[in-house]
Amino acid sequence: SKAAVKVTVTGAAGQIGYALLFRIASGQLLGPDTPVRLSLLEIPPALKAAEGTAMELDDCAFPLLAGIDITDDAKRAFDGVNVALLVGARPRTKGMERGDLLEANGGIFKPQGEAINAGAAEDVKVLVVGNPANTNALIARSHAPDVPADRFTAMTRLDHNRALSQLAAKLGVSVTEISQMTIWGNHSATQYPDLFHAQVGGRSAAEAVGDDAWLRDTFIPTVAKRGAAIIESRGASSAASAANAAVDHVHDWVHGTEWTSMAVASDGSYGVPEGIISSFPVRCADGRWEIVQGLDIDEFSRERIDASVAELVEERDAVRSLGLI
Ligand code: NAX
Repeated sequence: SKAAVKVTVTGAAGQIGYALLFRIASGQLLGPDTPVRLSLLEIPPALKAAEGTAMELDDCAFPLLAGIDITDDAKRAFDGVNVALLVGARPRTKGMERGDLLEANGGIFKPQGEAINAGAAEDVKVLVVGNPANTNALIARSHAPDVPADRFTAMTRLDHNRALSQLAAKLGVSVTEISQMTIWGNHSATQYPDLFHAQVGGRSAAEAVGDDAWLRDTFIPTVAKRGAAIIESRGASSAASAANAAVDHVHDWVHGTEWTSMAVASDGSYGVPEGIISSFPVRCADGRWEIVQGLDIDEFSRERIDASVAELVEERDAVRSLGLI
């Protein structure tokens, strides 16, 4: 039988962790033939809750679950890790300045990057979910110089899936009829969900919609502000849908896809400054991603991509001046 893959989840006792761990252990992340060993990284006050979740995982008797380790030691959690899901982060609390937020997250993602650098498996793949996800991924990556830069990614798949769902509802089609959806830029309110390259029934989604005002004034803000709408309605932030998106992201990275959205290290494509972690259209094969090349970017899209990228550049400069990268 196949060797177990080590999957480390940080923030394992949080609400995304609770929705995510059972899906990993049931085989939805890596497929029905791949056993997984789970490593749960938490801070000391949450270790007991993580133990409770581990008891429930045991109680599912998942055939693919080869073991569970729970720790507050990043070195141990990331030793031999194949897939690292960095979910735990410091949320912005009332009155917190952006610099404080970035600094608090630097205190989390710097040691985690170092621990990944020290102990991860050769084939390690890292997905950062914890916000600000793109910049947290940049911090972790900059402390893991021995790991290829393309292994550090951040999650915009939830935004991507939200865009698919909103568009499908508008057109009265199934999400399976939509291809080439793209989220560009930052996982934040400046993100740009692109309907000009998305395809429905052999033409661009923008054309199929045929309603520029809807695209500009309804679709884009609905996707970009969906997280806030969920909080407003549910009284808590997106959890099951975020876990689902994390599963989709890693699944497609490992198993391949013709087209999805991932925040990855820019190589300068589409004028996005090299090195920042920005969302692009990507294709995955053989466990690697590549940015889809050769798309024409019109003026409407250019403006929005540039605005979101400018925000990422600001975040990078801020963490640089704080000495976090
Ligand atoms: P919770 O507050 O429920 O859980 C976070 C967990 O992380 C807590 O159990 C906490 O103890 C743990 N933690 C804190 N510091 C840690 C450290 N240094 N090492 C290990 N664990 C640590 O948050 P939850 O709702 O699960 O959300 C987690 C993160 O995902 C947040 O940053 C959130 O903003 C982000 N999100 C990102 C999304 C995306 O699309 N990229 C969407 C959903 C979500 O908002």
